[in-house]
Parts: sequence; C-alpha cells; structure tokens
Amino acid sequence: MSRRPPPIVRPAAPSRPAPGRWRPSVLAAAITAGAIGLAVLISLVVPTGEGRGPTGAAHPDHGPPPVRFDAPPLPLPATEVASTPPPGAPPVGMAWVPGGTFAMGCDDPQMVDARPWHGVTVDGFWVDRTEVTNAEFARFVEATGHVTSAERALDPKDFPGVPVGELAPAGLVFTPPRGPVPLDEYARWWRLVPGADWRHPEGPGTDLIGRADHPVVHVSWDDATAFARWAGKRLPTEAEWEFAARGGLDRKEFAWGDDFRPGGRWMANTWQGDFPSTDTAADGFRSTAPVATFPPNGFGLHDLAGNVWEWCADWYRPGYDASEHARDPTGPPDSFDPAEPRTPKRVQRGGSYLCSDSYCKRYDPGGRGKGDPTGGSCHVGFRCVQSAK
Ligand SMILES: [Ca+2]
Repeated sequence: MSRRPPPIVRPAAPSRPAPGRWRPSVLAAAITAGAIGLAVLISLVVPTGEGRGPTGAAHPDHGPPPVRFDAPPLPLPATEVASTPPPGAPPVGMAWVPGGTFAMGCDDPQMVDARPWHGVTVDGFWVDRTEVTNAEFARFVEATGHVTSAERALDPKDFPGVPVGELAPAGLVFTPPRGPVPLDEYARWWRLVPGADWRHPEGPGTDLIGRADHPVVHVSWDDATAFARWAGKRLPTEAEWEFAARGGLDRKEFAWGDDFRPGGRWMANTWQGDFPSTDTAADGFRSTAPVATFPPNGFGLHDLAGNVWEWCADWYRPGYDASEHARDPTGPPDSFDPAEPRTPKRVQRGGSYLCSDSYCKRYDPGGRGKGDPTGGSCHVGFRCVQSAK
C-alpha cells in the first residue's frame, strides 16, 4: 500500500489565448520568439475585448463571484448509485451511468476552487467509455470539414499592422527544460508552436502514426462541442463528469479508491519524476497513452484520471455553492477566473499525463481545471455523454 507525501497543487496549465482578445504585438512576439513563450504572453498581454457569456451578451466587468463561500454546508448525503436500468442497448463505445446522489468537490486546502464538499444528485446518462481518439476525431473532420481552433490563423482585421506570417495557426506544446526550474514559470516548459494542431501534436514534422487510439489533443471547447453535436451527443456537465469519475465510490482520493497503486499496479497515465524536467515514465508513457490502457473504474470508464484533461460543458468559477442540494446542476451562468478575470473559461477535469504529485495533483476526481473555450494544448481532450431518451 503506497501513500504518497502531501502534494503541492498548482494551477492547471494554460491554454492558447483566444484569437481576438490579445494584444497582437505580444502574441506575435510570443509566436516569433517561440521559446520565450507563454509566461511572457500571460504577463504582458492585455485583453482588448470583453469575453462573452453563454447568451452572447457582453461579459460584465466581473465583481466577486456569487458563490456563497461562507454559507454553512448542508449535511452530506451518503453516496447512493441509483438502480435505474439502462434505457436500451448501449450506444457504441458508451456505458450507462445510472445516476444517483454523491458528495461532489473536496476538502483539500490546496484546491480551494474545488471546495467544499456538497451534495449533488444527477439523473442517469450514457458516457463514452474512453476519451475521444484521434481516429474518431478524424472521422468527424472527414465528414464535416471542421477546422479546429488551433488550425485557424488569427484574423488580420483584428491585428492591424501585424504581418500575416505572424498570425499563423499555432498550438501550445509542452517542452521540458533540461533541469529544474521554478515551478511558477510556465514559459520554461510551454511553447506556442506554429503549426502544432491535432494532426501535428508536437508541431510540424510530427504526426499521428501509431497514435490512432490515443486521445485527440489540441482541441478547444468549441471543437469538442462541434464534435459532440455531430455525434448526437454533448459534453458532460461538471457534476455528471465527477459522478462518473467517482465510479460509485464515496469521497475516495482517486477514481479507483484510496491507494494510488493498488497491488503495485499503475492505474492512470500521470507524471513520475521531477516536474517539468524529468518524467521517468514509470507508468509506461511519457506523453499520451492509448485510451483504455489503464483499468476502468466502477462504471467501466477509463482514464478519468490522467492521460488528457477533458472539457466539460460548464462555465468555470472557483468554489461551489453548498447551501442547497443541487439536482443535475449545469454550473454557473457565466465565468469568473480570478487569475484572468477578463477571460471566460470553461471547466476541464481529470488532469493529464503532465500531472504529478509534486506539481499538480488535479487528477483527483474532485480536482478542477479551466481553459479558454477557444484554446487548447497538447494535453487537453474530451469525452462525450448522451442523455437518456
Ligand atoms: Ca506517464
């Protein structure tokens, strides 16, 4: 039984800034400079426009979030998986999650945005057993001609005076430094690489050979929702995602229980070694792993922890309102990220192959990530759900 030392939990990795919301000279500089990368981008860029809420209305200049952090939490219900039978034969690649009541969130003092525990009830739903793969995404692109966010050049109209060549499509690629670096300096390991996209995960010259069954990456929330519509599905709500991830267990540390490596077995594709310089890949994978390589959880679902972050439908706001028992919650009406107040964010869940207990332990079932809906990176993907009919 291996229990690890208390983790240091840091913010989830950023995603590519949204076209049209960033000062072009800095974006251009970041693209041109390459290795200077994201921290420069984050520290210097000034949003040039307001974000948009789900209705398309201008996003307000955010004040404090409406979440009542000081509200006394209600008594937590015991996790109870409903006995609702599946409404029919399972759609291809999907599993039935019968719904039920559970404790959502966590009490980890280092994951403030995922607190507190609160009672939630969800109805039954179908969910993809695995993350959407490159092969599945390729079928979608072939059928629809969809061009992903990372494959689109920034519109010169939004960036007058910037050479067109500097508005090239680009994706964020993890590039490990040669040795230890300060863990608050994203630029040391993230590069905005022109030409990096879902077909070229590490940039020009890379491809998907041998990776058909790996999760698709460099997909934005917009790309994921487009895929879901095409497939007759939708993205999970955050509550659905977490209920599915917990696999019927009650407040366990991991999607499979409280032991990170039961019987010495690796249960997820995460990072081993010193982040961000040395991944020993003791679990067998230094980047993405084929989906379903690791054991399923109690609902028969794979990779709810690690491999790639997964987009959820909800807008992101830190914390939860624990003052009432929510039923099939769909999240807050709009977004607020204190770290980037002017950039609306959608929720990501599950952590990735870059998550390490020495840096970011957000592969816990209650851990939360966030991202600009028009952005993506080399470790963000998704899975879909389908409502019961
Ligand atoms: Ca790994």
